[in-house]
Amino acid sequence: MVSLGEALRSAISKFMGAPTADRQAIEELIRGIQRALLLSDVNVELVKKISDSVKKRAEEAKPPPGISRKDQIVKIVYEELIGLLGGTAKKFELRKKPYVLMVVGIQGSGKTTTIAKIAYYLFRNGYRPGVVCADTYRPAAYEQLVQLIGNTGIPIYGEPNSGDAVSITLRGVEEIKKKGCDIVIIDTAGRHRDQESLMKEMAELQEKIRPDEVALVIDGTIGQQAKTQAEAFNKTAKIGWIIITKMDTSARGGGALSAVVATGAPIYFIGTGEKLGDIEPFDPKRYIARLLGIPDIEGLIERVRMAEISVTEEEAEKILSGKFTLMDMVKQIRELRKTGPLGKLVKMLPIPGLGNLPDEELNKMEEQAKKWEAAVYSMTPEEREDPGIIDSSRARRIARGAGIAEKDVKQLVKQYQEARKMMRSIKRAQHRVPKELFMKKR
Ligand SMILES: Nc1nc2c(ncn2[C@@H]2O[C@H](COP(=O)(O)OP(=O)(O)OP(=O)(O)O)[C@@H](O)[C@H]2O)c(=O)[nH]1
Ligand SMILES: [Mg+2]
Repeated sequence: MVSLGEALRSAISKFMGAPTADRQAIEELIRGIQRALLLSDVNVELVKKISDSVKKRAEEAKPPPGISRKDQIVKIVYEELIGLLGGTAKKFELRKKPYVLMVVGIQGSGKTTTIAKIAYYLFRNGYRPGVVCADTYRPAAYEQLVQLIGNTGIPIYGEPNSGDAVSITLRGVEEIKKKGCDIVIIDTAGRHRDQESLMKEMAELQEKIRPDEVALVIDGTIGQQAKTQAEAFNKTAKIGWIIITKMDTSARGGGALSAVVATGAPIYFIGTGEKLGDIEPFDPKRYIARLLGIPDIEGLIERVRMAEISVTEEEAEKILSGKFTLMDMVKQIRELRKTGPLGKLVKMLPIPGLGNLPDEELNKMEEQAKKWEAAVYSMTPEEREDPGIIDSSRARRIARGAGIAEKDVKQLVKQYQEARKMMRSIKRAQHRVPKELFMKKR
């Protein structure tokens, strides 16, 4: 069976390989995404909502110069999928103290390892966690916990020779609370004769222990089985949140999406290795990027975003024809600054040498841009239109009005004139070479 990730990736790569991003290609892409999501048992209504939204946005999209329509549409798909996972990363917080968390999941999903990691993670973040071993099935389950977190000083409760999970847990939770812990994490069994008996034990634990929350551990490598597992556990004990493990392997964790959809619970953490520190807060953006097999999706998004805000087609034409005014230049600078430090943008520009500019230099550029903006605002309309008329006395007046030095005003004028000269020479070069070379591939 094809996995969600595979299905999504194939829909996208087919779209990227289509001759043009026309209506037909877009429709095919949407059908591919629908199939992929339905295959992962994402609810039909939800699938319709996402595909309608992709369709509408794709039809309305007007790619800015320098960006292909395809890239822009992939960005739209990516954003819609992130929305399905709740958009932004959710942060784990203790809603009350002490807080009792029961962790469930099938055999080998990574419960014990994950519990050790979460306990250690919370410990390092100023909490006082303690762990109760309620696994009476796995041989040496208690020893495994001791081995994982024993030397951190985090208290662990276990009765290696007892067989009754409920009574061990009841005693354990009390003992751990008595030690002053503010979070008690219960490690449950995953091995049982069969799923039915496992679920029976989980239901009993849930009923007798009444944990504040139940977290479900899902192995990131299992693909679509995630949905059935998540549903079965969710029926037994309402799942509050999810942890996906083994994300360090080649697994793309496509099942996670189905688990989220099946339970309505968010993912808080992902496991990225076997060691105590190998845990990360879940980030929907990185997860979808991995699922889609576009590791550099952030680069793509950034490119589209930058292009979207920096210049419109009309402005680009104006710049290239050398008709752009001082005001246009400053407007550009201001637009760029809006997207964060100017330096970040400069680092992305394909200009040799600029990428390696030290931060100090970049900060200087940012300062410079602020000064220039102030200067333009204290110019008269005719000065803005024709900065050539700015002589020393005008420059002094402008500088005073903007609260900057006279040399800054002069530098701005010089910079503008150079930029204009450069634009004109680009324009002249354009006339000498076949026009097609300058046309962007769409
Ligand atoms: N690579 C990798 N391995 C992991 C990760 N999490 C757990 N494992 C490994 O998966 C195996 C099973 O982990 P456990 O923590 O024992 O799983 P469990 O769910 O407690 O298993 P039972 O107690 O038998 O139900 C171990 O070998 C772990 O080291 C992870 O994020 N990455
Ligand atoms: Mg275990």
